[in-house]
Amino acid sequence: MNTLKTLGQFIIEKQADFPFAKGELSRLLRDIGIAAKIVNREVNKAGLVDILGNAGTMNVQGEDQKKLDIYANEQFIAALRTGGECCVVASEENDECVYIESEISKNAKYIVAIDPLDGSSNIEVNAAIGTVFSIYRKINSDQKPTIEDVLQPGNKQVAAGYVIYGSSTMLVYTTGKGVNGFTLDPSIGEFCLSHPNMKIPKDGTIYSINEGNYVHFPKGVKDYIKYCQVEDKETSRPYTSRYIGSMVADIHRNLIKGGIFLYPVSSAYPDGKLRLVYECNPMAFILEQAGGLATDGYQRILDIKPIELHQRAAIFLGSENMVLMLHSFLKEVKKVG
Ligand code: P6P
Repeated sequence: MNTLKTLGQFIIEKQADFPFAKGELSRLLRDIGIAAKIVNREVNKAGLVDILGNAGTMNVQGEDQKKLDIYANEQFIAALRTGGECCVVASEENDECVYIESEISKNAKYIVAIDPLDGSSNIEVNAAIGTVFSIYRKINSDQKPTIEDVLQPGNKQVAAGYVIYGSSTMLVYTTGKGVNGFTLDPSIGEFCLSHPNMKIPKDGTIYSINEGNYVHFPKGVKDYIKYCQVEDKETSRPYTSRYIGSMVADIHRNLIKGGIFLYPVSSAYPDGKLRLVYECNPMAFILEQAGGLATDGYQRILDIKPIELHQRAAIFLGSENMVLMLHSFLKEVKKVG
């Protein structure tokens, strides 16, 4: 019996979760899935065509833009523009929001915040990279969208997801009723349900942090890292250190196996490195929906009110008991700088 369930079939099936849904969110998720397949095609052959390497431009982060960064950004914005369900796109690759004011989008009520290709410094070394996205509803449905529609706290997200372009390509998303993972079957060009109802183990033995920055970390983070490294058979320590340097890949692994991902403040990044709106919030929503925790060391990531589009945040997220143990070391943490 064919038990294959495609992303499209699943989205329609789950539409019943939203009694007043008229299919707009379903169509929006479909549009993102289509763009992800197009980006996947280019990511998979980056080494073969002249799309690898730097585009010679810089993004708002002051980071060299890889050609794939720009390509991915264009594909997702194009898919959202033509899909007609999105009225604003906030992208890591664009200084300002992209307001979509076409005829087809005149009644669009969704906001999409996206990092089209996160971890792009890993492209030329063929390590896993990812796309991260957040979806919000426009605050005032009868008014034109403004930046305030984009700067909503993460607890207002209606959906969030990521695509990981790794040994296989997966799309993982939540609409607030659990987390489901879909693996791309290239032979039919469809994302197929492969990881239903994903839950992160309450405990884990993997910690993910760039220990090269150790000397710059707050004391509480240093103390937690030392805790992870002390031998204690009862608590399966020392833990395993795993760090790919690609947030989507590091967090996806921890979601599957259990673990904690940490990107604290440091002297190099006094507010943290990762972006609140289109990196921390979507990953925090997904991890909480999978039974994990996500904080900035003081509060839930999802409760932080963004002030500006590209603001950064410290982030600690993963297995509930590991995040709680970390917090027991953070009581005396002071913000760096
Ligand atoms: P570092 C990739 O550039 C990224 O934005 C995230 O994907 C990743 O978790 C982090 O930065 C890695 O930063 O300072 O450890 O190289």
